[in-house]
Amino acid sequence: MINKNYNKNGYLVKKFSNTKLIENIEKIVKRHFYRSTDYYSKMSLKNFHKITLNCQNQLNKINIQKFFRESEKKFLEKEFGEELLFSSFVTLRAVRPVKNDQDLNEPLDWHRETFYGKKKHIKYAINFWMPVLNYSKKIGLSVIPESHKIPDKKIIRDYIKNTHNVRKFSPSHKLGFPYAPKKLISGVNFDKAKKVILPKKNFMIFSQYLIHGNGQNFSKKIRFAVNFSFVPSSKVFENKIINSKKYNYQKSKTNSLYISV
Ligand SMILES: O=C(O)CCC(=O)C(=O)O
Ligand SMILES: [Fe+2]
Repeated sequence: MINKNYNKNGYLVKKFSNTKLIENIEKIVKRHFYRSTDYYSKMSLKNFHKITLNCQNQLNKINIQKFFRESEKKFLEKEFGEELLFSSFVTLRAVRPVKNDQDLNEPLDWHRETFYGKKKHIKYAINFWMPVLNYSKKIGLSVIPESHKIPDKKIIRDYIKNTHNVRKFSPSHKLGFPYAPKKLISGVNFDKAKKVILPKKNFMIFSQYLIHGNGQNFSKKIRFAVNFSFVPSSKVFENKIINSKKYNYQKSKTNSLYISV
C-alpha cells in the first residue's frame, strides 16, 4: 500500500466507483430483516445470530469480493500493483440497539486481528468494511488512529468470560464473534479513539493491526455492515495451488481461506 493516509493512520476511506454493489447488498439485507426492530430486539442473541447467518450465507452467493476487485481495479492496482488474495467469505455485522450502557452482549470490543490468529501475513492483511444500513456518526466503526504501528508485544490483552456463549463453529462464531474473547488491557492511548465518519457510498479499508471495535449501538435501529479481508499475494507465505487456484490456509477461528477471486 502506498497511500500516505493509510500508512499514517492505519485506515482509509474511499468512495465506491460503482454503487451497484451497495444496492444489491441492501436488497438482500432488507429481504431477511423485514420485521420491526422491536421484533428482533426481543429475541435471544442466539436466534438473532441464526437469522443473521442466513442472510450472511445469501450475501456470500453474490461474490462481493470479486465485485470489489473489479470495480475498484484502478485504485487497487495503483495502491498495490500486485495480485491480491481475498478471504473466501464475507461477514455480515449486525448489531442491535443496546438497552442500556451495561449491555455488553452486542458489540465487539477493541481488538486487532492478531488477537485471534497468529499467521505471519496478518501484519499485511487488510480489512474491507462497508456500512450497509442505519449507520451514522453515533454508531460507526471506532478506531485508534496510528495504533497499527504499535508492536504486538506491547498490546496487553487477557482472556475474558465468554459472555456471548459462543461455541466453535456456531452461527455466532461464523459471524465473527470469538469463542475465546480477549480484552485489551493496556498499550494503547484510548484518548485518541475516534469514530470513522463514512459518507454515504463510501467504504473503508484498514490494517488488521489497527485497534478497532464497533462500540455499543445507541441508536434505535439495527446497524448492518459487511466486511472481508484481503492480502497482497507476495505477503502470503503458504500458498498452495489447488485446481489452478491459489489458496492460502489461514488456520483461524472459522477456517477461512484466502483465494484469488
Ligand atoms: O463492524 C463490526 O461490527 C466489527 C468489524 C470488525 O471488527 C472487522 O471488520 O474486523
Ligand atoms: Fe475486527
